[in-house]
Order: sequence, then C-alpha cells, then structure tokens
Amino acid sequence: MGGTVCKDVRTGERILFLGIPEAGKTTALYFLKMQEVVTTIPTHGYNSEVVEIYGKSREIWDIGGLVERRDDFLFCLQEVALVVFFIDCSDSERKYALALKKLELALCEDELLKCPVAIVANKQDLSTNITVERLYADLSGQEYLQKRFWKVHPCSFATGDGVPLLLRWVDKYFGKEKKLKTEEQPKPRRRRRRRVAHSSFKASSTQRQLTFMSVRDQGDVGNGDAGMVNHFLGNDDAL
Ligand SMILES: Nc1nc2c(ncn2[C@@H]2O[C@H](COP(=O)(O)OP(=O)(O)OP(=O)(O)O)[C@@H](O)[C@H]2O)c(=O)[nH]1
Ligand SMILES: [Mg+2]
Repeated sequence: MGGTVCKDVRTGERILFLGIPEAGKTTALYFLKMQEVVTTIPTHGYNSEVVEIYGKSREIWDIGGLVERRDDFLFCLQEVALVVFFIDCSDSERKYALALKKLELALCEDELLKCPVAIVANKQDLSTNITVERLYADLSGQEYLQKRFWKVHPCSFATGDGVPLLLRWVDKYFGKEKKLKTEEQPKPRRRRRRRVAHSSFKASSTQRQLTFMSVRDQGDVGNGDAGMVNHFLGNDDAL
C-alpha cells in the first residue's frame, strides 16, 4: 500500500503532480509521504519526495501551480512515467476552465504525449460544483487523451477517500504506453458455395433467397461485433 515513509532513493523515472494553484497537489504529496494532512503554503517552484506505492519507491515531483512559464517547468518533463493532474471540483467555472486548459497544454508537450494520466477529481469531501460525470464527459473524446491511458479518480486528500484506488491505478499504469492497434482491414468476403443435393432440396426460390441472406447477414454481424468489443475495451481502458 502507498503512503509509508521509505528510503529517499531517487528512482530515475518520476510521477509529476500538476494542476492550477490550490488544486491540492502538495497536500496530496505529503498525505502520501506522511499519511497525514499537513498545512501547506503555495508552492513556488516544486517539491520532490520519494514515496512508497505498492512496495515500490516512486519519485514524485509536485510542481507549483504558479509555475506558468513553459521554460520554468520544461526541466521537470524528463523521465516522466506518469502524470497526476489535480482538479479542485469545488472550484468556480472560471477556474475549472483554466484547469482544463492547463491540462491540455501540459499533455501536448512532446515529452508527455504518451504518458498515462490520472485525473484527480479532488476535494470530494466538499460540495462539488464540478461532478465526476461532467468532468468525464468534458474529457472524453479529447484528442490529447486518445493515445494514452487515462482515468478520472474522485478523491479527497482530507479524508483519504478514493486514494487507494488512485494508487492502485498509478502502480498499474506507471510507465505504460498504450499500444495503438493499426486499423483492421476488412477481410475479403469469401463466397460460400451452397452444397445442396438438388434431388432432396425442395425449398422455393424465396426460401432459398432468405437462407442466403441470413448466412450473409451473420457474417456482417460477426465482423461488427468484433469491432464493438475492441471499441468497448478501449473505453474500459480510458475510463
Ligand atoms: N477540503 C479539502 N481541502 C483540500 C483537499 N486537498 C487540499 N485541500 C486544501 O486546499 C488548499 C490548497 O492545497 P495545496 O495542497 O496547497 O494546493 P496546491 O495544488 O499545492 O497549490 P499550489 O502550490 O499553489 O500549486 C489547502 O488549504 C488544502 O488544505 C481536499 O481533498 N479536501
Ligand atoms: Mg503546492
């Protein structure tokens, strides 16, 4: 389980905590490190700690939301194995829009193009202006999320709710790139030869026509089903 204090061994690959100011990144970092809620001040620059997640030492970099200039955070984009992006769900519409914009800008950086991203729908212990369903709807279909693993995690770092599931996902997808399937070419349809003993086949021409159609249609449904299964598996990854 995550959250225990461990040896401060730098691991090379890192987890990046991103989000606008006051989204809860530093609170989350020290909750994982010390298993308690600490009082924070706005982060100018970044905090970095090694935290144990499912028995593995993980280096977490918490980048202050005030760090806006691209040049100021480019240095931390190396060796990123996973991004955790924090959204304060009790925030105003204006700050929610800013958060989505910041998410898009960060994930469009070359170094993060395939990086898995956990999107934390944070502060679920407060009355939430932004629902998880809305957040998921706003993110689904965004191109910058298509080629990576991503998931929305409702959490509260005041109570710890949702944190174990978040950590399990982080452990599972750390450093994982999504393998993109090349689009399947439709297989050429083989003409079926009907082997019918003419002497025993008594069906009318209409019946024969129906038999042929049903064989053909089954083939179509089969191909369609296979496509749908892939489609839903893809969604399952994304959700
Ligand atoms: N109720 C509640 N408050 C939270 C939660 N997480 C963080 N906070 C509070 O939100 C405020 C901002 O938290 P920080 O962790 O400092 O936010 P930050 O994202 O590090 O902010 P910057 O360093 O400015 O980027 C603090 O008052 C925290 O106590 C949460 O899950 N629930
Ligand atoms: Mg901070």
